[in-house]
Amino acid sequence: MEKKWWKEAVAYQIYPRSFKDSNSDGIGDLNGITEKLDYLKDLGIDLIWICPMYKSPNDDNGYDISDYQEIMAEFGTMADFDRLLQQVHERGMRLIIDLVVNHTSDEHPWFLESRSSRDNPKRDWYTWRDGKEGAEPNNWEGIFKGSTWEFDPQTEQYYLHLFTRRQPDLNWENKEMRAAVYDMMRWWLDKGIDGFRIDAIAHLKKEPLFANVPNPDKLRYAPSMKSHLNYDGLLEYVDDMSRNVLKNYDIVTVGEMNGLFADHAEEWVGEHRGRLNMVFQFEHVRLWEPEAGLRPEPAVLKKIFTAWQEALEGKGWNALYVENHDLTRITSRWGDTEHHWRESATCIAALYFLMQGTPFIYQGQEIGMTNTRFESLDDFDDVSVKNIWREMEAQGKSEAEIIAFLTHTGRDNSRTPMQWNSWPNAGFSDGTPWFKVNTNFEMINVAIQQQDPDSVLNFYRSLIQLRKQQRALIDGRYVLELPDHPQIYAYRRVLEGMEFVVLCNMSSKSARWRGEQLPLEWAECVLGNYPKVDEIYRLHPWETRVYKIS
Ligand code: TEU
Ligand code: CA
Repeated sequence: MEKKWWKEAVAYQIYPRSFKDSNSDGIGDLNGITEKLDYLKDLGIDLIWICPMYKSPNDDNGYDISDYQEIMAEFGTMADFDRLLQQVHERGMRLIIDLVVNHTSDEHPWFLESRSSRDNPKRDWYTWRDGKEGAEPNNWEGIFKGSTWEFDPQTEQYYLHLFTRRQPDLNWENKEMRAAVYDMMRWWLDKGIDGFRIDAIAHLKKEPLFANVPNPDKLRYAPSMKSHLNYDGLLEYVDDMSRNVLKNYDIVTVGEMNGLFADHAEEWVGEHRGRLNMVFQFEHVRLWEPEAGLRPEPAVLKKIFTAWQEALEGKGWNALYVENHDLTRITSRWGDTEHHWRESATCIAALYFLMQGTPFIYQGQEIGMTNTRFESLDDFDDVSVKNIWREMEAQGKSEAEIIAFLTHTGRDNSRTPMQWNSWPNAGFSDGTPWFKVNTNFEMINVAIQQQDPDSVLNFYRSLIQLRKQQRALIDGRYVLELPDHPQIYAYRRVLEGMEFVVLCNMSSKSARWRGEQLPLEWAECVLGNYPKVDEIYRLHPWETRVYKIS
């Protein structure tokens, strides 16, 4: 396996709108990120991924782009971006940006031209179809609910949008469109950015005939994932993008790849495939499914993570993550915020962070930020949440049921302002924050935790340092231990005689194992989230320990 800077790196994802407001308008911005670079450097971050900061009407908070080469007004100017990039590089860190090319905003000039007439040269840069018997061209349900088609009276045809109707899908069959995307990518790469996180790459390829999907329940629109999620032939687009752009730069790429499973992982990130360096797979987070809010059994996590670790061992590289801007907060989702908030936050941290791959930390995860409370519809911001609310209302669900469901699955949970300190608005803004700060900011914030050696923040700092100091935790092979234990997730990292064992009690009850299954008498505990090792073969609730075996 080749040595690469991004394999040794620890990455941090920033949602600019909620990270830091530098000009008191209540909205996070690029200068706010620049203000906090020393915080990230001090934490041990090497690689920063920022979510879309391009010009956008913000129908989907920046994932609907109307100008790929202009900065969103409320986030600042291109000069602010250039300074941010320069300041990142000055600190020896790197910056990747979000490449959102499954769709544009309906305000993008490309779409305005495409919709202007049926024979406009850019007509085929999007997907236009005639309706059928006065209805949409087919019965596909969109990812954000409703139809995937929007009727456009100007030319009396429908255009395709897998997400909101204000995010018309680009037609990746069209060569000129792809060329324009590649020009834009090169424009950013020539500015010196260090790579891309590629948004919704799983959906670029659609079933070519746009045929109706099976609809046994006679729904108005039927789930259509089979027709556009990791659809056969998708990799040809990835090869085209790589040939034309990616492989000509020394960069890192990570694709948001729902619908990919460990048995095909190597096709995507195998080192000699020359496609992407990493993917964010979705198996352990089950995004967008009702289970998204539930805690998976340790056995399920063991199965998923072990499959991915083994599939890529010696062949490719994992992106390790448990949070992002589309997910609820992990301590609320998998942990126990009521009785073991700190222990569960740090236990989950050790679990995912010390496997083989590049660990990504989402803003606020490093201090154990939790889900927030929603009292009414007005408390929600996210367009996908509002669509789900309308659909559940139409199904006759009560307001209380809807709020309860959205509270433990809604994306808004990860978009509350970053909690910097216990001053007003958690130090995020001197103005009125665009979105309500979580009411627990006085107990959970960076400032308090910087002073507390046992804080979640300082545990992450220790994890990051340990990983940087120990090659076995970077390149070592992953071996699952105690495979059948119902509470303990244990794994070994092995590299040329150096071995570490990571143990995580993923439950709110203490857990034992028999010494002969995993002997640790001669091992040295180098990191733990309890004050000391009380009993060698018993873990307290949510206790994690990292042992150095040799
Ligand atoms: O999310 C897209 C995404 O999650 C899909 O890959 C997934 O397959 C689908 O939602 C069903 O599970 C990205 C961004 O992360 C998200 O914030 C945006 O809203 C979305 O794309 C549209 O740009
Ligand atoms: Ca601002």
